[in-house]
Amino acid sequence: MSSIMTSVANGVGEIVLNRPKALNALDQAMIDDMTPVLRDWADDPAVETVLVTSGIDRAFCAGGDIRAIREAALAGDDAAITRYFSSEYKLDQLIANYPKPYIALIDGAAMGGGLGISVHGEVRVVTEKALIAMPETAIGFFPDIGSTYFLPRLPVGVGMWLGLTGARIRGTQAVDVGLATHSVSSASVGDLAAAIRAGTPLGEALSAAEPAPPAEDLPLRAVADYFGGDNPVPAIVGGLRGGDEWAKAMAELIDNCSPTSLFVTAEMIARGAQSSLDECFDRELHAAEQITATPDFAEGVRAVLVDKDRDPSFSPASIDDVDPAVVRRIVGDS
Ligand code: QUE
Repeated sequence: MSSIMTSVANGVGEIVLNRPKALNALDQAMIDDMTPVLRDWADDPAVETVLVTSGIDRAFCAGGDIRAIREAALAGDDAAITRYFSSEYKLDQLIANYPKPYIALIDGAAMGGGLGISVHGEVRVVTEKALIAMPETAIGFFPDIGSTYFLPRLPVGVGMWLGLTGARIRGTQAVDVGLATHSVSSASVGDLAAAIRAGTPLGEALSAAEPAPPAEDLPLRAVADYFGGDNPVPAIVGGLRGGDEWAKAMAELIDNCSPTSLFVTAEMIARGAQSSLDECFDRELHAAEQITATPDFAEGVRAVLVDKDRDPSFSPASIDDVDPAVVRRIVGDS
């Protein structure tokens, strides 16, 4: 086993994510290790419940192994890219269709691929330290891992808001929009995990935990007003620029993103609203293969994760110059 640890006791199969040098970002080996374990447990009478936790302090799982994908893209290794995303999405689908309760305890950052291995499960417990986001537009990618299915099913505008801006939400805010199912205090999450491991029924274990201190209310009216209108990207961005303080802050987040990624994201979320989860994963795989071959992806990952200057030069640099034919090619025709 690479960067995961597994155990079975008291009817509970536990997976501990443990890749501290990369905030548990899911690499190919973790995907390859998790998948057969979960497949086996699905039919194993000794496992009634699956528990997924983090073995490190600051993160549940920061995302995918985006650095390795960039290297593969620059080397022209298309097969490695297809293998990575198809195996990641199969893992997410396995979790979405899991025949037993699947419980994720999120006491830190859960972004991108980290949401893929938690949000599709039946129970997602967050603490006030949980930090949840789909930040892919900043790296020239798009929100994937089945998010083009679940984002358009959140309260009005929330999916488009999170997907376009990469905005982070925390703790109880994730419960408020339906990304998480329960919240407990970070101080009590260790006891909660211990109770679940001991075979305590989940409801009982959750009631015994201290509640998480509530985060401030999300501006759901503003989210609906600015992001909920089925508007094209330029109209959304125009509205934000001419809007209130909060809207201007959101426009600034969008200014750091790949313009092409913004158009791809809006189109993928709009189509996902009409599609099944399986259709969304198929569309995402096509788009992931296409978009990782574009210069914006290599450049975005360079700026955010490799050189960390956070100063990408995307091409085109303006949403006014995005080529609709490029967006169509990336999204595909499904
Ligand atoms: C968008 C992303 C990711 C990201 C930042 C983005 C992502 C990812 C990481 C990440 C963070 C810390 C690490 C690491 C990876 O950051 O997918 O190895 O130590 O994995 O803006 O999609």
